[in-house]
Amino acid sequence: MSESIVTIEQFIAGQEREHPDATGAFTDVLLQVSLAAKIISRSVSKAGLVDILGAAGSENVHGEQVQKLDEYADAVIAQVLGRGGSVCGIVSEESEHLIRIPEPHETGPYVIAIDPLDGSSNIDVNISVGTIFSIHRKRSSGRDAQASDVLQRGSEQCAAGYVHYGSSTMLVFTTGAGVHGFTLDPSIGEFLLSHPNLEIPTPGAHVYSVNEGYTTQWSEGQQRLVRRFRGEEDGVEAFSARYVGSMVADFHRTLLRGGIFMYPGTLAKPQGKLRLLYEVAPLSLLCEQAGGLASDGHDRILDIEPTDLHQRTPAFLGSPDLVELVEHYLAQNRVDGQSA
Ligand code: FDP
Repeated sequence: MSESIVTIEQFIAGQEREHPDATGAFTDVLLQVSLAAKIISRSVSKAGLVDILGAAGSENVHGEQVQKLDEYADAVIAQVLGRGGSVCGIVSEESEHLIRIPEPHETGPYVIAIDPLDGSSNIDVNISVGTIFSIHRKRSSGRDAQASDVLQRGSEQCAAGYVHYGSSTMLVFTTGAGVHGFTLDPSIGEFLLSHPNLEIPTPGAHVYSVNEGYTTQWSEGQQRLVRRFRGEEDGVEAFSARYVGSMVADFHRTLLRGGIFMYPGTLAKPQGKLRLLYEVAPLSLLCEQAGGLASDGHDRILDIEPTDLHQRTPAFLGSPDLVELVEHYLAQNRVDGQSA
């Protein structure tokens, strides 16, 4: 047997040994995320069987109510993290308000912001989806988390990561000491270290990822940028376009291969669609930790001071040379008085 097999439990325990004053609560949060990921992964892999096992709102062959997968994933997170004793609050894409942990359950010093099933509109067509999470340390006093505990800048995250339910299931995370990827071996039910110290290729691959269906709603700067990527500027070679429409999948490819993922604002919706706290900020921390950059088109994502649990932001994540190119093109918008 190879000596290089490292499970996620072993890896996290090794990281904790480097912090002798650690209480273990942080390790517990990460291990609970990995447990929830395994449970969600099991259901995602059966998604195509939903008509056989029972559609949402109906009963399955066991006579149990079948939930939609995003609701199911949310319930798994609430169950595993909400009862695990390591967090004192959860912000979920699925819930308007901060979820506190009811007595008599124990709480811990962390708050988690999570998108339980990102890209869920792709589930029905068997395209990759993901889970994205962001962990902050509680700042307020008292037992329960306050919104201010989550409304922290992305640079204050203790850890961030995602689970990619693709042709295999991967959990990729950072605690601020590089980015590490683990692949689920379903035969033994363990995440095994498969991608240590991930670094985004620099200069970036000539690949851009954006929903071009919105072209006419973009600012002039954004339209010019994409024209450049399409090779419509003199002397510039065309890039390849790749857009899955599941942010985790598009980001995962960008992290491994390089290039740029973009979800710009539109003139009608300058903040775009993606949520800062549980989508863009965690992936931005991963991106920077892997040597990339993450921008809202003008400024660093991780410096944004959030004011709302579900606020949105334009997002440009990827290889540094390409994010800088974006900022160069979008700077013209400010000159023209366009905000997107
Ligand atoms: P979805 O609505 O399917 O959950 O944030 C949500 C998200 O997917 C991202 O995963 C994805 O990148 C984006 O929306 C796709 O949006 P468009 O269809 O507008 O391109």
